[in-house]
Amino acid sequence: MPAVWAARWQAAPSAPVLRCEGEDGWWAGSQLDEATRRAAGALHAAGLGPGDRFLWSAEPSMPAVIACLGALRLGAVVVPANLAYTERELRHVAGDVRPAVAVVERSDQAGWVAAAAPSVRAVLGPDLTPVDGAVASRVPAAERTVATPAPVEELDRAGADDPALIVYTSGTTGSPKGAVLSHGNLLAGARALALGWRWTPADRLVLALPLFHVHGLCAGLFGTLTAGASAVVLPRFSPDGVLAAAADHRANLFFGVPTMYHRLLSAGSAGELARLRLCVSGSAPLPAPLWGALRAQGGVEVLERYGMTETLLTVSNPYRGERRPGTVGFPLPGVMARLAPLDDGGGGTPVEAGAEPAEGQLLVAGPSVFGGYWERPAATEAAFEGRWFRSGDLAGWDPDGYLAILGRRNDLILSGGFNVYPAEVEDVLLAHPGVAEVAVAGEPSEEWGETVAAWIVPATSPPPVDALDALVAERLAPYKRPRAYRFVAALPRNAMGKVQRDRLAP
Ligand code: MCA
Ligand code: AMP
Repeated sequence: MPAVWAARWQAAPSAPVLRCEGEDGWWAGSQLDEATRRAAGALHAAGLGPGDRFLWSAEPSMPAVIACLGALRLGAVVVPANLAYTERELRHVAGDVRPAVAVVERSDQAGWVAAAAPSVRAVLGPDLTPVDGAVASRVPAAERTVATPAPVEELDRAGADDPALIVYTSGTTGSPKGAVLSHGNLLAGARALALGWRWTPADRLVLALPLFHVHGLCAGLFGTLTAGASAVVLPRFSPDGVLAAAADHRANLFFGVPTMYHRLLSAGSAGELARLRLCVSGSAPLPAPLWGALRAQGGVEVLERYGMTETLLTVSNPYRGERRPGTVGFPLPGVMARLAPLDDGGGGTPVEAGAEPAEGQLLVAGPSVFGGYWERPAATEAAFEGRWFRSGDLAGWDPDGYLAILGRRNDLILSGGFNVYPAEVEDVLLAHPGVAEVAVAGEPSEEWGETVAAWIVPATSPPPVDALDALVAERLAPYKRPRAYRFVAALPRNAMGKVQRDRLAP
């Protein structure tokens, strides 16, 4: 994949490629080529080699992006981590993936990584200087010449089957596992979007998504670089920031999660979105009424698509032709999707062509589908039926062949496009002595899609909410923390004793 980018940069050395709002100016192809070679050299000097894991937990900034691209050019495997992770969450990732080198923003994170992963040879700030107890600082533009560039012959040698990314995604057990995506997976995913959405070098994306998830990193950043296009990176999302970036830099693409579209609508900004060539929504369902309101307010027909960390983006409404609200459209180029009956115990038993159910569990196959989870052979085996990946989503074909996502087989909560697994939140709350039993579930929210709520059977009297808040604040990133606690005498359970989350009422 980086060989494709480097060829783009060398073919159009003066073309603007990336800029980060709040920093100086555009980075042209030749500058990125040079800066990522230097970053690769600095990372190599710090002890990172091809195939080594590179833990990457940094605010969106040009130094951070260059570090990530440099690691990929070196053939290392980038492991993005959510910046909001608490010590418990970051230590799990670091301990599991055993990085050789890590980039973090803060000295406390550096300590957590070093303690959890004896493998680590260096913990660096985004500017690739060591974090030595002080908060990592950024390198000013004038001083972007710290390291010796890596020799060209050592770069961009990874093959299609070599791992490029390990992205942690929670399992139903509540313990996140790493999805290993190869260079071939990422390139296929980016090329499918270029074909499906007519993404060309003339396009410019407003990228206000986090870069530690597949949506922002693979679709947004890698999609841009692979298409030879350009992007304005925003360190954080706001409706005004998106519109200002689009106007100031003549951007014509925007990718967001439904919560972002909800906020753009509430800010009265949907009309300005219509000036863009394409606005895409994904990561969580875009409610049909929100789609309709965006069109009514601004004339923008948001294109909804579907994806997963393990498969990248696989299904999309058409660029030309009807974009149908409440559906995610058709499989992207190269992707196959099919439905299997629900009553097969999760096995996804193949059915004869044409004998597919109208609704069922969604399975996908294709070149962007990952090979498996990091060091979890049993989880990998359970995830596949031959080459078909079991998405865990329930879906249906409408009469015109548009796919609609109808729900999930498991209890995943989707809040603002982030995944929250009830089991992880339940485990944390159970550590409080005042909690005898707990069940966590999502509650509908117009802004967030769903928010997290906890139903608690107290051990004796209900524990103080402040104490529960303090417990979850210590152990869970903010988006996983319950927004409501409800104290109940008993949890609804079925005959097997399993909690029936769908019977938990506000
Ligand atoms: C922030 N908070 C949240 C969320 N985000 N709480 C619940 N759910 C969330 N998603 C917390 C904040 O930490 C803060 O907590 C409080 O809510 C209010 O924060 P606010 O400033 O209003 O929110 P924000 O920081 O503006 O964030 C909203 C956001 C963000 C911009 C919509 O959630 C976001 O960037 N979401 C995108 C997620 C994403 O990229 N998903 C892709 C994964 P406190 O008050 O305690 O500080 S899925 C994927 O990759 C697949 C392949 C796919 O299909 O795309
Ligand atoms: P993640 O594991 O973070 O990659 O999240 C993947 C999950 O997000 C999928 O399994 C779906 O449940 C959900 N998802 C992504 N896009 C959509 C969409 N357009 N509509 C409904 N659900 C979606």
